[in-house]
Amino acid sequence: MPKHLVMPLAIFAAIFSACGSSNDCDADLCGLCPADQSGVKICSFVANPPTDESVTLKNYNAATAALSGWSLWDSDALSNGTGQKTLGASDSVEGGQTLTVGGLPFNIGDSDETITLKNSSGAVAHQRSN
Ligand SMILES: [Ca+2]
Ligand SMILES: [Ca+2]
Repeated sequence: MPKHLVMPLAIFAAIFSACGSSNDCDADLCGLCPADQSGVKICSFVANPPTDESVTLKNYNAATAALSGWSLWDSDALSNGTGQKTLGASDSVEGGQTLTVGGLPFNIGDSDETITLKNSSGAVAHQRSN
């Protein structure tokens, strides 16, 4: 192999073997690539059993994040534009910590589901699928 191809291929392989499209890079880091480890992201979600459905958020920043007005959407809610879980004034997550949100108004599908986290401005902060 030409030498000038070795480094790009090695980097490519490292990125895709470590992070790819899967959610299981490193459970402690919520499976996110280092470049994505900032702000508040979806760490994981529980799709089954139905009674335990929840979404766990992780704050990668050092400062506490106030989550008032942030919202969680499943695929149906996102396409319908309604049916989301909106977080309130009491919802916040300390720097480096996680927050598990239950009592969801939607059902998390056991497969082919995408959970979307929007910030208080309504912009998509993160999405995660199973
Ligand atoms: Ca489910
Ligand atoms: Ca659903």
